[in-house]
Amino acid sequence: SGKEKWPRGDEKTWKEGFRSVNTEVPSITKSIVNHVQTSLARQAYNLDDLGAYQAAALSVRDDLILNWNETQMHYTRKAPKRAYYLSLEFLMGRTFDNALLNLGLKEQYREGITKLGFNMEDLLEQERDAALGNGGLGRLAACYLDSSASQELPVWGYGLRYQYGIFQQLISPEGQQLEQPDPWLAGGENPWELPRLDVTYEVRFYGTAERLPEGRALWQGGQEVLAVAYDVMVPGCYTKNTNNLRLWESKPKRGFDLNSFNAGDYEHAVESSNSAAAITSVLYPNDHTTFGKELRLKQQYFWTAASLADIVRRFKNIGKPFSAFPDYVAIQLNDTHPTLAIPELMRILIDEEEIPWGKAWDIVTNTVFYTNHTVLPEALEKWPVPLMEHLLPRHMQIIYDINLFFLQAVEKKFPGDRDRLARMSLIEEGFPKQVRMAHLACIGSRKVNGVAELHSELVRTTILKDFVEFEGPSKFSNVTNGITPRRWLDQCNPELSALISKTLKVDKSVWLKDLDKLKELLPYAEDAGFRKEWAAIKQRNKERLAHHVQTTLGLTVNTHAMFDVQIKRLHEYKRQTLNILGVIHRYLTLKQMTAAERKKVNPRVVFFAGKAAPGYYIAKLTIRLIVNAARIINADPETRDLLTVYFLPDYSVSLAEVLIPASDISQHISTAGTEASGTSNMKFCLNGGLLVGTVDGANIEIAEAVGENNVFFFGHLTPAVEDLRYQHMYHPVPVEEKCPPLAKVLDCVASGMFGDGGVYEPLLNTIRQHDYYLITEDFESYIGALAMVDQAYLDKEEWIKKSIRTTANMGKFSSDRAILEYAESFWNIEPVKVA
Ligand code: B1N
Repeated sequence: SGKEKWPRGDEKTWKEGFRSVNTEVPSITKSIVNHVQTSLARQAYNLDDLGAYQAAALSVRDDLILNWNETQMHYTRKAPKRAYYLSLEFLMGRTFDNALLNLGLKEQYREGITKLGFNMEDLLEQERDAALGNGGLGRLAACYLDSSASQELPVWGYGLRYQYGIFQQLISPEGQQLEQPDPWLAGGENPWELPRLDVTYEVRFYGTAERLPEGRALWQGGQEVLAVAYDVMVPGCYTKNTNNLRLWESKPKRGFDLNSFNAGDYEHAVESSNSAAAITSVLYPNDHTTFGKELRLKQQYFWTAASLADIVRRFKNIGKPFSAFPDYVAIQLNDTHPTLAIPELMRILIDEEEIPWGKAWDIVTNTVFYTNHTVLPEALEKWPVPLMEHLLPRHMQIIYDINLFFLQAVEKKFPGDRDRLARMSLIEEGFPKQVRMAHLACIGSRKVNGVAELHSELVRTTILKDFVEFEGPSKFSNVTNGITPRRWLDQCNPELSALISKTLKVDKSVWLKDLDKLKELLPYAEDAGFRKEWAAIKQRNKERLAHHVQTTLGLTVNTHAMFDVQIKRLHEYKRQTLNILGVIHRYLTLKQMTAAERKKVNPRVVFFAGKAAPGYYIAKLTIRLIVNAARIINADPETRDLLTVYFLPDYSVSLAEVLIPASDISQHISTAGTEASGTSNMKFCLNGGLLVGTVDGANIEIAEAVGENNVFFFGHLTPAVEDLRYQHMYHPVPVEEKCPPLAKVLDCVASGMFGDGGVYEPLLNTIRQHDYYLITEDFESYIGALAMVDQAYLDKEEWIKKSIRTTANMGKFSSDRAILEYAESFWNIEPVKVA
C-alpha cells in the first residue's frame, strides 16, 4: 500500500517519541521505577508490596496499550467482519500474571522485580479478582475472550462495569454464610481498564411510544441515562493481537435536576441521578433463578442498547448499506440476558434507519446467535408484560409485532393447532402475562446452540422442541464448552506446564495454542521416571494448597491424603448434599472399623468451596451442614488421620487456581440432565485430576475423550430421571426402604450429631419428601463409585498412569477449539493478524 501522509506536526519528532514493548530486564525495571516515581508519587523508602504491584502493573499496562492500540487501528483499517460477545457476566479473575504470560514476559518481570527487592509471588497476591460473574457462564465468557485474542479473531466483548462484583462470602462460627459487598474498584485506579469518557450513548427508559405510518414509531419522554465506555484490554497468547472488552457504566445524563435543586428540593434533585448510577452498581448474585426485578431488566436494556448503538456506529463508519450489516457483524447472545438486542436492533433499523419491517427482520435474524446455558425451568427468563410495557413501551410493541408474524407462520404450517400456538407464543398467558425470552432469542437468531452434546440434545427435544419442528433441525446445534489452557494449566500449574514442554521438546507456545499436542504425552505414561516427576508435581501442588489453607485459615492439612474436591456454586441440582452425606457415611463406616481395619484405609481430605445465592435457603443450609460436619469429623481423634473436611470460604477464580492443580479427584455429581456442561470438570482433568461424576453435561464427552476406565461414573441416566421423579411424587417409598444406608446418615444428622438436628430438617425433608434431585436414587451407586476410587488409588503407579492419560486426552476441551467452532460455523469471521 502507498505511503500514508503523516497526519500532523513533524513526523520525525513524533516517531522519536514512540516506544515499543519493554522486553529486556533493564528497560522493565526502568519503567517500573518510573511509575513508582511519577504515577504513584512514591519512593523506594515507603514502597510496600501493593505499591510495587501497582507500579509493575502500570508498566505492563503500557505494553498492553501499545498492542491494543495497534490491534484496534488494524481492525479499523481492514474492516473485517467482527463478532461481538454480549454477556452480562465476565468472570476475569486476576490479570497481571495472565498478561505477563501471554506477553511472554513473566521471567523478565520476575528478574526485574527481584532486582528491585520484591518477590513476584507476593506481588501477584496483591491484585483483587475482577469477579463480575456468578460462575461457569461468566468464566466461559472470560475464556472465550482469551481464546479469541489468542486466535487473532476480531471479537469484542460487551458487558457491564459493576461497582460491586459477586459478594464476598464469610462463614460464621455456626456455619452460616454471610455476604459482604465486593468493592473491587475501591483500592484506587484499576490499571487494566481504559476509561473512555468520550465514548458515551444516551439510553432511554419509560416514556411513550406512538405508532407512525409504515410500522414505525416515535418513542419519547421518560428517563435518559448516559452509558460511558470502559475498555478492558484482552491480550492474546504470543501474539500482538489485543482485543477489547467494553464495559458500560451508567451515569446521570445531567448532574442533577437544577430546577428542583434551586427550589430547595434536594432529594428530588438527586433522586434521578441516583437511579441512573444504580443501574450498574451491582451484579445480581443469583444464577439459575429469575426474579422479575425492574433493576435487572434495566441493566439488560441499558447494556444491550449501549452495545448496539456502538456496534451500529462502527458499522456505519465502514460506509456500507444496512443490507450488508450481517456481512460485517455477528452478535452472540450469552444466554437470554441480552435478548433485548433483537427488538432493539429492530427498533434502530425501523425507527431510526427507516428500513421496512421485512428487511429489518432479515438483517436481525442473520446477525444474531443465541447460546442456551440451562434447561432448568426456574432459570428460563420471563418478564412480566406490564413491566416491559412500562419500562420499554416501544420494545413491547415490537415484540407483539414479531409474535403476530411468527404465530401467523406457525398457523400456516400447522393449521388449527391451538395448543401449539399457545406453547410457542412469545407471550405466556397468565396473571400477569409474561414475555418468554428464550422463545424470542430462538426465533430472532440465525443459530441456537447448547453447550455440550447432551445439553444440546435436551434443548432440541425439550424446551425448544416445537421450534425444531417448525424451523427444521439445521438451526439447532452444539458447541461443547472449552477452557483456556493458558490460565488453567500454564498459569495455575507452572511446574506441570514446564514438564510438558520439556517432555514434548517444544516451547509451550506451541502446545498451549494446539492442545491436541498433549496426546504425545501418552507413551510417557509407561515411563517410570516421567511418572515420578508427574506425581512429584501433584504432591507439590497439594503442599501449595495446604500452605494456602494454613496461612488463610490457620488449619493444617494432611498432604499425604487423597485430595477430593468439589468447588462450584451451591445448588440443589449440583448435589453438594450428596457429597456431604457421602462423607458422613464414610465417617460412620470408619467409626465402626477396628483399628486394624482402619490401617488399610487410605486417608482422604475433602474440600468444598462455593457461594450460595443470598436468598437460597436450602443451599445455605447445605453449607451449614458441611461446616458443622467438618467441625465434628475433623476433631475426632479416632478418624482424623483418615478423614478431614474443609469448607474454604469465598470461592473465587484465584482460589480455583490453587485448588484445581492439587486435586486427585474432583466431583461433578449433578442429577443427570441438569448440568448443561460444567467447565471446572475440564480444568481438573487438564491438570491430571480424575473425575468422579454422573453421566451428565460435558462429563460424558470427557469420558469419551479420556476413556471410561479413567473416570468414575455413577448414577441414573437422563432418560430415567423423569420417571423416577414421577414415582417420588406420586408413589413415594420411605428412604428407610429405598436406601437404608442413606436413612442412617439422615438420622444421624437429624439426631444432632452435627449440632442441633432440627436446624437441618428443611434440608433433610427435601430428600425424604419429593427428592426432586434424586439423592435417594443415586446414593448407593455414589458410595460404590467412591469405593472404586479407593480401590484404584491403592495401585499408585496405575493411578498416575490414569492421571497422565487424562491430561493427554483433554485437547478437545481447549476454548480455542470452541471459539473456532463459533467463528467458522456461526459467525463466519476470520483471523486478522496484527503484524
Ligand atoms: O453455564 C456454564 C455451564 O458449564 C454450566 O453447566 C451452566 O450451569 C452455566 C442465569 C446462569 N447456566 N445458566 C447459568 C447464570 C446466571 C444467571 O443469571 C443463569 N449459568 C449456567 C457455561 O456454559
